Amino acid sequence: MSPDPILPHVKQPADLRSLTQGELEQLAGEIRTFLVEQISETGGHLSPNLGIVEVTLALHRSFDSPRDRILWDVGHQAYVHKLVTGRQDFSTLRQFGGLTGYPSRSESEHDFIENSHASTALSYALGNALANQREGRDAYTIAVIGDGALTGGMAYEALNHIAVLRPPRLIIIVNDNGRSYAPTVGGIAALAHLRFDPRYEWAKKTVGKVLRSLPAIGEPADELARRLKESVKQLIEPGTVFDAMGIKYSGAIDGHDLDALEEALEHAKAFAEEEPTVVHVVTEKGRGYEPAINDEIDKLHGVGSFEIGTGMPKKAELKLTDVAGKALLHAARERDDIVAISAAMISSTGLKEMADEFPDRVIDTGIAEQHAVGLAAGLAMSGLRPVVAIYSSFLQRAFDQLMMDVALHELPVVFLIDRAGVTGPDGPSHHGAFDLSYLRMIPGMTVGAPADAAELCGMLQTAWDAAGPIAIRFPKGAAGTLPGLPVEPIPVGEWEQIREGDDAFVFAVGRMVDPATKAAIMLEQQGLSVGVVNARWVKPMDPRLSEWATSARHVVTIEDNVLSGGFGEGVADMLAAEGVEVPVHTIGLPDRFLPSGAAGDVLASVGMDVESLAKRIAESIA
Ligand SMILES: Cc1ncc(C[n+]2csc(CCOP(=O)(O)OP(=O)(O)O)c2C)c(N)n1
Repeated sequence: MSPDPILPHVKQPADLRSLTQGELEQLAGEIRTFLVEQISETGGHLSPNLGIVEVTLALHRSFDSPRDRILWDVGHQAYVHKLVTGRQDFSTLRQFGGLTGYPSRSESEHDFIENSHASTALSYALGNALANQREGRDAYTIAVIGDGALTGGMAYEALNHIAVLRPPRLIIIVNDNGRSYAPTVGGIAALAHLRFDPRYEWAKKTVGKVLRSLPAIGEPADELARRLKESVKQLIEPGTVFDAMGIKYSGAIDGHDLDALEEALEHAKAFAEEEPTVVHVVTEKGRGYEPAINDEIDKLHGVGSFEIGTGMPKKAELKLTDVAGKALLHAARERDDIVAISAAMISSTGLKEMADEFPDRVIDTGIAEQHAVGLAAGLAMSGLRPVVAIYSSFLQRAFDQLMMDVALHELPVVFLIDRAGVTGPDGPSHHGAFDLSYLRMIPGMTVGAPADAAELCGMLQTAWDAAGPIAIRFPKGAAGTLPGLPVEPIPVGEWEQIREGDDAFVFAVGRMVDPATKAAIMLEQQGLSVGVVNARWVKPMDPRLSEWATSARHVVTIEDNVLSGGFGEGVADMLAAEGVEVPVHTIGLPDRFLPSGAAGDVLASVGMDVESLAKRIAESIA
């Protein structure tokens, strides 16, 4: 007979403290089963959460949340934290109005950071610990950061500062599973593997014995022996980046051994009374679920709904990301100056096939978007044609590099920007709601927003011969069928008229072209004549804009970008500059952060589904 389940009885962290080791192990198993079952239905972050079960339980037993603050870097690994802080209904995970996929302050007093862009938690933690110190509060601040997130520059800026300010009761948990999505790039990645290598254990023991047997005679000899010991120790036990910075380091701890974890956390608490302390835990991404462990690409890091037996997606379809990757690969076969760069997201930005065929021409920088763009500038300056494949919201990180390193130098870097506009279940921090604004303002930047897969390939074809920087932004979504490659280039600045009309002319961008056209067809049935133009280049704009505009009584712009600084403002400015007097009505995303949810639901909630668009266009005309 299987024992009574424990998970339903865990209503708050305190409930964990009365459990025995055996019960905790049972609970860890129940949590893993729960995660696999729930995420197989809703999709979500699977393997990071399977890997952090014991660490989360140990943290909530050792610390007193929310008095002590646990800050999750990225926050994608906080599902277990949600489960033990009173949130066990995962049926609406990441849906509109449902449980969010990251920590959320409106959901729980145990949640603090909801940003979900990597490498930030150490800065928040330092701020929090300094404030505690200043206010005389003796609470702990615990930042949990993955080895992947530790490849981001902001984490080092914070560490550098922590080493100087050294507030008490600041604890950093490095959750080291050796992977971002793919194996983690860079020096940090070597840390755990060295320490867990049996040869290292052997060397440590043997050399330790030899060192202990060294004689200590007289002072100079003593000093010599000490230095000798140190340098031999350095050889087999190189200092960590934390040691080097003077931050107390302990580890590596087996992150699935509850006893060891709790002991390490108790020690860390004691150390942290004096100085910031790092606890390095080694975990297995996807722990307990074979299909995740066996997945070589990304261990099923983030998934849609899937079959539990195999881990395979329930719905497999060609996505715009795949099309971008295939068009890029096609071009890479034709031209050997093309190189691709990804900030730790090779597979999810469609670069996997190119990386398999041309491993030397696909560069993973780690979660380092600023560096990725700077690197592209260097490559372009030296005659290559780099493509930075990146999500819209993560490119925000590299705004200064876009502006200063690429655009100021007029370098022909191609930005292949995925997840533009309303992105969906990942919520406020992942919507690509700002790219048209932040790209359009950059001098010399060409900005394309293809309406479908064929246009995406056509624009990419244009990009290979662009004289300066060019950005092509497209949404997350299905692509239909793969266009025959190569697709004819689309001349920069040339829009496409889709429908005639004289009551209003609608200028729509990217994924909004289709609903705009459908809305115009609906309005035709109501006796309104509405023209539609696919404004596929947001910068530069088509010089025919004023012609179209004067032929209609109203101009309506539709974009899946915030109105502020967006395409609609550009249209209004250009018409004003050319002295065209026609009312311009701009439709776009509102001036607020949008929630999680399927893209269609989120767009409908801001009046941008077909019916609402038809209504809004009709109101503009009225
Ligand atoms: C600035 C930024 N770039 C990219 C991402 C996408 N992303 C989310 S989680 C992740 C990997 C994180 O690896 P790690 O911190 O080691 O956590 P793990 O998933 O391995 O537990 C990446 C690249 C992000 N959230 N933020």
